[in-house]
Amino acid sequence: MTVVALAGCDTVFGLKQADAQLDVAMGDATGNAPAGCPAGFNADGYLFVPDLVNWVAAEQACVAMSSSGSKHVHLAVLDDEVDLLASSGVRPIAMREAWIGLADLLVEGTFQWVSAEPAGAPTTVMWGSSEPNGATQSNCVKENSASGRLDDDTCSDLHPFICECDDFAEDSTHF
Ligand SMILES: [Ca+2]
Ligand SMILES: [Ca+2]
Repeated sequence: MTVVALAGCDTVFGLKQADAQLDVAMGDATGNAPAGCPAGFNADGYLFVPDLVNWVAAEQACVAMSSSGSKHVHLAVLDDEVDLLASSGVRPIAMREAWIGLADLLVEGTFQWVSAEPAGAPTTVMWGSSEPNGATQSNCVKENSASGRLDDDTCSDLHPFICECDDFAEDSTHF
């Protein structure tokens, strides 16, 4: 079973407890997309896209998947640590870095989500150790390869990304 195999990988590479939890989430990442969402999204509404693109291109690629229905696609907007773990679950173990829908492009240090969802700022638990640490050089947020937690990075860097399909449209005034 996939979960067992991934847990074995974690043992081999000596990753931390947090990553073991991420692998449990990965095991739950199967299932049909929510009603109204494109095929390929998992039951939690997340989709991992392995293309290596900058942050803006990632958001544009997600939005381009939106259909004419009531559901919308954008980079992942994470309400809490449960969402962080669930979204991390769609990432292959070898590609843990992935852009999500969070940036402080408008006001340094004020991170805003890309959609109209009234999600609060990430908790300190959601940020990786010492993150965010990039000041004005790092205004876009990814899930970090080492910790699975949030990490501000250079927006022009190329990473895979995680799209989310939910009830909230992109709000371009947030970035
Ligand atoms: Ca910044
Ligand atoms: Ca950082």
